[in-house]
Amino acid sequence: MKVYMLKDEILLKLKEEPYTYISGSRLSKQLNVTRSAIWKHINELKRDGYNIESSARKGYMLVDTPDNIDAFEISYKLGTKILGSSIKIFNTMDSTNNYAKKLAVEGCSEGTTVIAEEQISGRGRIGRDWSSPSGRGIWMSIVLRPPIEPNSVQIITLAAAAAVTNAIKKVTGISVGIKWPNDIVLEGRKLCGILTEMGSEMDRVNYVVVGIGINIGQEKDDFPENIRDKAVSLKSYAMENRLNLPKIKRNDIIKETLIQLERLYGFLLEGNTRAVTNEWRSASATLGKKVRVLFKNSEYQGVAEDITEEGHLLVYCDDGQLREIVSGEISVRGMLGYI
Ligand code: BT5
Repeated sequence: MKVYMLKDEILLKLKEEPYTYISGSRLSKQLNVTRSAIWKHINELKRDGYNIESSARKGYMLVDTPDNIDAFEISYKLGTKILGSSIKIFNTMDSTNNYAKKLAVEGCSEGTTVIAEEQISGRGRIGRDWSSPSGRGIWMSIVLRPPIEPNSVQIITLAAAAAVTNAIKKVTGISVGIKWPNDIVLEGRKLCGILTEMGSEMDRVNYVVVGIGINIGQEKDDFPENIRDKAVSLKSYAMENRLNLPKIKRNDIIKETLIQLERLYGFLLEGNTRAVTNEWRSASATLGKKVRVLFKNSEYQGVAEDITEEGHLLVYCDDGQLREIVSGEISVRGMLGYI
């Protein structure tokens, strides 16, 4: 059973009845502490960024929760068994993937999730950088220990991409698409990238770290100049399209991503990869599109036909051949600068 601190217990009570005054004497009776202890912890919650209205006559009312990434906000009614089993939050870090890998090697529990407000050396694939400014996005890494062979790990990236897509839709109502294998795009620009790394032996995976970076609050000028035309955040998208979105809470997106990934990971544990590839297909912004593929030092053009159960991309190339692309880079026409 989870043991809460008094501050969290008070927050739980306020959350059960948001936008409603709860009297100090009721809280003190229910939690068996003095009214001045309640008052002291309410002030602490306010300092943490919670908007709580106080009235001498009526008591305390929770009006809004803060946007700083918060383990309590994420784990409140999370309901997962594996993902988020332990949540570690940092203000600043080199890369959450580096730290999650270290924890994985040291034997941390499956589902351990590392999140940072800022990454100093956020990483993309093959030595590329990932811009991760403070407070503007979700930079998180999840440790999994799937009972699969090393060459099947790609399916985890696909599951993560489908999970993020579902979570964004659920929390914000915005539909995003997946560019094979690991990019999530919004109107042709990159909103999220996924970096899956593993530690393995010949035929056994010891751990997989799924690193997820989602742009949330950057404005156009917050992106490094070289990616300004290729990157997008939920905020910059909403501003450009004059959407009146309710305030986006990163904690809500993190929590929903964990819930969605746990569900899809459950399919993988049952051996039902088809359920995962089907969800990926329905969120794909790649299938049916004209693509350019760099594969084994050759370049091909063609149409992305489908993905295999291992998550490989099938491309019907202009030379008449159907090629199975295991990993690597593709350009999709109309996306990230490919015209
Ligand atoms: C990726 O690589 O897309 C994987 C990104 C994974 C980031 C997460 S954050 C948490 C965890 N910890 C880490 O250190 N990493 C993971 P790739 O497909 O190689 O794309 C990298 C390219 O995307 C760069 O070369 C830039 O062109 C572009 N890029 C960099 N930062 C970006 C951003 N914030 N938004 C959109 N595009 C970006």
